[in-house]
Amino acid sequence: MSTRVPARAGKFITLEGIEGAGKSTLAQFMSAWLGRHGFTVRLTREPGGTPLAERVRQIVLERGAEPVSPLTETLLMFAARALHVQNVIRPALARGEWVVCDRFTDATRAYQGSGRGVDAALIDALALAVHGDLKPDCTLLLDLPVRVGLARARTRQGATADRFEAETVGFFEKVREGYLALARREPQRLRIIDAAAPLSEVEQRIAQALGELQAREGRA
Ligand code: T5A
Repeated sequence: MSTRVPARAGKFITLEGIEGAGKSTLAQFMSAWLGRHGFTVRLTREPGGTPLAERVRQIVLERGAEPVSPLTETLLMFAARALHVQNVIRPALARGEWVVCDRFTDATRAYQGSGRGVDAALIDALALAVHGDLKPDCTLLLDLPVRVGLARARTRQGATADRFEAETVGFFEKVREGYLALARREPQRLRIIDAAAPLSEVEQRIAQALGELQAREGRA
């Protein structure tokens, strides 16, 4: 009798959006919701999610004197992601856990691709090398006007903005448009959530999306 364990049994859910969209807040909400519904959840984030990847995060976010080119930024994001996929995401999925990840490769497509102008084909090639056929089962895109997101992020961050938070409104407009273009391209995977709505409403919509994903899983 075969005792083959499925290579991948859990679900991989990502949260995306510009600064201040509410990703960290809602990742906590999702983790609690899934826990209440009987799932084992691994809550994680990018860049970061492992001790070494968190060190790469510090490098890529800090505002130092030395210039960091868009290509270098892209490579650092994928270096952190390679550690994260190998050491956290794939093992958790193989154990049957639901992985809730605050940002993944869509962030590289939106920030480095649409925002900084890095070639989409290069990002695709790096994504293939780093995570192969691993893709989120569902991506919740928290969409809101840039100025609303930045105002929220500024209340939270206090005086110290990181290298991205110090960017212009024009940069974040390009990032937002990049995300919306990804959602148009893959409407089955990326679900747009109006993140300008009051938190309780956003939570309701997220619970609905999770419920649908769970029901789909039940039917599979
Ligand atoms: N990056 C990342 C790339 O460029 N490429 C990549 O490949 C990856 C992975 C770090 C940076 O790295 C870049 C993008 C980022 O610039 P991060 O840690 O995810 O990424 O950082 P931020 O997006 O900067 O995180 P923020 O904390 O700013 O945004 P969140 O997590 O979206 O927002 P959150 O939950 O902290 O909420 C902000 C405030 O708004 C309130 C919250 O209570 C909080 O005070 N809030 C609401 N208020 C009213 N109504 C609602 N609906 C609200 N939702 C939240």
